[in-house]
Amino acid sequence: MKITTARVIVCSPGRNFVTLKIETDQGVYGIGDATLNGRELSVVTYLEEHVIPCLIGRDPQRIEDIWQFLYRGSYWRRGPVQMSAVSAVDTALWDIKAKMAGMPLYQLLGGRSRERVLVYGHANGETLEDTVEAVGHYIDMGYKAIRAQSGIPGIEKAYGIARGTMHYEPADAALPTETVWDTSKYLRFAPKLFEALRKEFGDEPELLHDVHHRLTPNEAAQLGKALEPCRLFWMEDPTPAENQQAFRLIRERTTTPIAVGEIFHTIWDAKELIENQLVDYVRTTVLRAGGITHLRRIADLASLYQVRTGSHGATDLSPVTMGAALHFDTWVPNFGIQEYMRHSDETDAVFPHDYRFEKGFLLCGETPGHGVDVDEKLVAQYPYKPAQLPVARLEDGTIWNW
Ligand code: EZ4
Ligand code: CO
Repeated sequence: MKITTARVIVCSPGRNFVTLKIETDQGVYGIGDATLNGRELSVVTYLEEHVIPCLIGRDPQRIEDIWQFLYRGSYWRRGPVQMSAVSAVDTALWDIKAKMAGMPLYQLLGGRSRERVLVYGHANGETLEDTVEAVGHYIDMGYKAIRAQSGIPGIEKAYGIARGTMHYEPADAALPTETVWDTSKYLRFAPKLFEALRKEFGDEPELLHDVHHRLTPNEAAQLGKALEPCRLFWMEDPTPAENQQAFRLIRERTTTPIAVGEIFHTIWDAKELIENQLVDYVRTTVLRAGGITHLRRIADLASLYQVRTGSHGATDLSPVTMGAALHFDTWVPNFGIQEYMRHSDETDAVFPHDYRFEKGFLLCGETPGHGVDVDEKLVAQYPYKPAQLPVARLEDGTIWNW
């Protein structure tokens, strides 16, 4: 069996997506997601100029060998551009293998470990009251777990707040939007939000929160402690994780569970966090952390330390990633939760898929492969639009972590 062609499909049905389609001499094709939010075209070039020429003529059944070839063979290992490209190739090859086997992908991985996949949705509002209302809306839709983000009094354009729709899209302009950050205002406000949510909705719903790398370890420990009575499911990215040891300080001072890893590319980014049990959930994804092949290694390492998975699932990860992730989640023994930010109707139409939402859970389908396709005719209606992620500055003008 041989790979005959591989093509990169760029489209913007409401937001940008980079999709890889690998075709074979057996008529079977596979689809992978290579979207790197705000840096899309760098991955397009990496794939078109450096990866696709290596794929033509190769046996698509040799997933492991192709992974090693692209990872070791580049010499310049890791990084978001390379790993998004490798992830897309890997996802497409698992799609092909599962289609050839006539099986949904989770069967190839080892079969079903659970009947359904717990997901969390994104509730947000400009004010505390709006956010409480938004969480109520998600509870009404059947969600068991909800991430809450709110505008903060005195801070313009806080992270995670939609402008007008349910679809929060941070990459909102051709050049980065400048936002302002104030840690002190945030630390005073955040506990009030979660106290209000517990008061309104009681103990039952799982509540999550994304700190989005904004705090120092000591500040993160303060927040974690203040939130302990509100019983969060997790506090995400409390501080940047380049220095994995930084989490020791947070861990020693609070029992609020911690989730990290949406920007990790390989097992090396998570190794110390996992081995020292400094996190409860690892948020690495199929897209970004080396596809199914490498994500499985991360999950296996995590399982030795009772760390569970909680894959990133924002809208900048296409339905292709969501489909593949749901097969992974259906199999992986140490599953925790899956993020599920709904795509727009335009996006859903461009990427026909067989997963479905039911009472707070997502269910992967039974179609052979990962169950997600790309409608190439429809794609032509949605040309690429340059859009970058925002940056954050402190009130005095200092650049901060967005
Ligand atoms: O900001 O995916 O948990 N979710 C997140 C996302 C990220 C975006 C960046 O592209 O942090 O909203
Ligand atoms: Co996040």
